[in-house]
Amino acid sequence: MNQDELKKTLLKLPLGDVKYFDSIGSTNNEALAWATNDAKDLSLVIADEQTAGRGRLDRKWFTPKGTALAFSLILRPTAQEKPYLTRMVGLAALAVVDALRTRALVAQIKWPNDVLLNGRKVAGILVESVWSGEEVDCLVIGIGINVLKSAVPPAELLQFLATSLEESLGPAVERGEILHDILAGIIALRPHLGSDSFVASWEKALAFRGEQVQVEEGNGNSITGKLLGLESDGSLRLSDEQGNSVTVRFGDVRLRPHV
Ligand code: BT5
Repeated sequence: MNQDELKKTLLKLPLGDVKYFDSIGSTNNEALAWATNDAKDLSLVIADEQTAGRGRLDRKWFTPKGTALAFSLILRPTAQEKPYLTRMVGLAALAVVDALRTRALVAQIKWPNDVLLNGRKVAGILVESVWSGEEVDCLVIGIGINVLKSAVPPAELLQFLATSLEESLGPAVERGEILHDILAGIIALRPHLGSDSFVASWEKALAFRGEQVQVEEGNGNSITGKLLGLESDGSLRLSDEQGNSVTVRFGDVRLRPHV
């Protein structure tokens, strides 16, 4: 990724400061450290390679050099946004889905934090918070996207099948343009975070809606049921095998189709 080109592309957006790394451990770690100091709202950390990229619960996220997008956006939530912070992962996922839609790709959100293309994971999202006392002071939205085929890890390292943009779009994928569109999407969606129409759009983009799914919770529990949609806070609504309504909250949750 040409840094000068990238800077020119990003200049079109009202970002805070931007830090670019050829190689880094994890853009989220860098952004979290920056956020606890003086990072402005909408500051961005982007890297061409991550050597210690993280998923949830310190699972690994692979970002081989020159093959992917890996970035972390720092948000300083406003008072209006603070009641709705559990929706931020949906906002990031929707921005990815929207950016892919403008490239004629129909992506879906595998609740809570994956984006699927043709039923395979093309992007993962990791939202982390910096607290100040009882309040969230900053959010870091980390997004990793497999752009080239060579970004996709070997199947034995994966819990869920993966794909890349190249598999759908061919090799001429402009990473900087996609990054620009996702960031522009996040900025455009932010004022709508608290609205019902935002939750409706998020719900509409969910994978497996109306289908039987199995949700494994971190505590070893597993729930099988029909995926109905979302609660107002972004929790998942299922109807279990007895027809009871069940709510699954965020946490260490894995969702897959039930076969
Ligand atoms: C995620 O976690 O999917 C969140 C990934 C967030 C990555 C971004 S990159 C920029 C920023 N900096 C970071 O350090 N992280 C963020 P989770 O749902 O826990 O999924 C992790 C699982 O995805 C792993 O255990 C693997 O099975 C799988 N995986 C790892 N790398 C992958 C890749 N490149 N493509 C598809 N699946 C992958």
